[in-house]
Amino acid sequence: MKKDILPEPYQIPKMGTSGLRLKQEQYNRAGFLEQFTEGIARYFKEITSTTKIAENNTHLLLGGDPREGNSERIKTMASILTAHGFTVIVPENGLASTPAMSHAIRHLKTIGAIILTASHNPFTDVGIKINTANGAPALTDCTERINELQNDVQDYLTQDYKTALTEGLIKTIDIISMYADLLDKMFSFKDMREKIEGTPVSAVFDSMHGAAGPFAREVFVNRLGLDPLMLREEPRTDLGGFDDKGEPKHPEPDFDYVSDLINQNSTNQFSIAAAWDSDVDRRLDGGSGFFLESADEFAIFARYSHLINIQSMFNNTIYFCRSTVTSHAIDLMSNELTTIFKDKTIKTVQTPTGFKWIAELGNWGVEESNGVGNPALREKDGIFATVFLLKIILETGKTPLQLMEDIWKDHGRVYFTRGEVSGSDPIEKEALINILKEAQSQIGNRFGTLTLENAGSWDYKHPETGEIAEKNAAYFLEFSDGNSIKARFSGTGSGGYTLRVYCSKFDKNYSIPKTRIVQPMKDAFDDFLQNGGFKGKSEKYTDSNQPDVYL
Ligand code: VG1
Ligand code: CO
Repeated sequence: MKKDILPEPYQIPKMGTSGLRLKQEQYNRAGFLEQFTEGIARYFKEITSTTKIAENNTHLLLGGDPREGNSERIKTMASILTAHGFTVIVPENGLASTPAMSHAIRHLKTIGAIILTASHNPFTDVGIKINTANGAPALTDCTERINELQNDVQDYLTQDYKTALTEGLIKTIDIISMYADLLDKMFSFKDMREKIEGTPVSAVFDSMHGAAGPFAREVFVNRLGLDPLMLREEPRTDLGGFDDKGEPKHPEPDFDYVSDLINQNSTNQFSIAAAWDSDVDRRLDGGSGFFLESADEFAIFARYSHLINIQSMFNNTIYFCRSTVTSHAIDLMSNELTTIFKDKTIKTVQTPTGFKWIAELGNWGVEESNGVGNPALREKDGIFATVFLLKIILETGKTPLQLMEDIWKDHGRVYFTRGEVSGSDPIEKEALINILKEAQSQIGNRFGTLTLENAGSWDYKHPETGEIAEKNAAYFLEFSDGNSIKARFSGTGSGGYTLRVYCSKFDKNYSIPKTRIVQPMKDAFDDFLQNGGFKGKSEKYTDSNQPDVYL
């Protein structure tokens, strides 16, 4: 063991929506990762020195997606963590999904996990997420303390990686089996396998060259006996490399990035179709020519909750959560949920963006960005969602669209889309903030074909403590006829700014072409920006490449 001095300590930025994401060059600067890790080691030492946080009070998990440099990063970090006296548990080949790590924390009773992933960001970005002993992504008090400690680091402890290995301070686990076992408990794979053998199911899955491939193979092929068409199965350090324009590909299960999957699904030959992001905590699910919007699929999941063995995991109060910018499809189902969970109290809760807020409450929740929670762990979980959809398809014999129409017929439909305004000029960003902050002064004015009726910003009030846990988590603009827009700045980028814009509108009639509903909102928002003197425009809407079933 030795103490190394940092020649020039860095100012390490605070973590964003989910971990710290920076350009590769920034993470790769000499001493940066060492300083970053030393701060994490000091944090975990601080919280465990006087209190037993977990049964294995010195065990930490370390692993992540396959992106370039992560296997070396694991070695550097393990050398520092073991020098501090931690036992480091690394999944085979360092490859882990975020939900599998969340499960492993609870299963192995460790004090937390360090997950090396920049998730949906391209391989040219590096990211590190921290999850705590309850399995959930670290909340702000933890990430802020880590940041303080990191910025205090002048020197760090480290030791030879091989020595740490031979001394048994670094252990390897089969996280894929561990995770598949959990899903088996929840869904009873034996029953599902029998059903699959009875009625052959065709499937197409896109692993986007992230961590998903080996997890999907274990679950769907080895355990469930499916014979799916597997797209981009192999984990790659470049997560699929570059697109036609020379831009690194985004391992994000969004319509813009999964053209092969869209084409395959549109042949109508697959009962189920899915894609997952590089750390497998998000999914895009569908099948039989149709794709499901995230909150809509969550409504289906809520209706069929009884098909999974999770009742015992719930407390007396069940929170059905969604981030406030997510479609309120689940809120429409309150009465139905009360009949499904007769002996429980049901609460629908809105949270800020970032799954940490949902995970903290017990984790039955959804985000519009294709993340849905798994109540057996404390994260969003892509493969869980796809297995659940498969189970529902097998049990009901219905297609995803039929399942969706059943819900829409009963409760109406929330038409939803997410877009963005992005740029690199900080002055422009300031201008945007001011326009949004001052939106109230525009009430009564007409933008495009809509009138602004209300505006402001939304604070998160914790449902248990009643405290304001996060101020200004999103701006809102309410227009005439129930047209609603929310906006907030993304906290996962590695440069420039991205204002995310969320449009939603409820209608009892579910078969209106989506464009007809959302276009007036997109236009009104652009008009609102221009009126405030902003030159840019909202674009990249999630529905732009989405085949609409009701054309
Ligand atoms: C985005 C999504 C958010 C998600 C976060 C992390 O954050 O909008 O819903 O929780 O990514 O997801 P932002 O701040 O860029 O809007 V993961 O799977 O990519 O870590
Ligand atoms: Co992710």
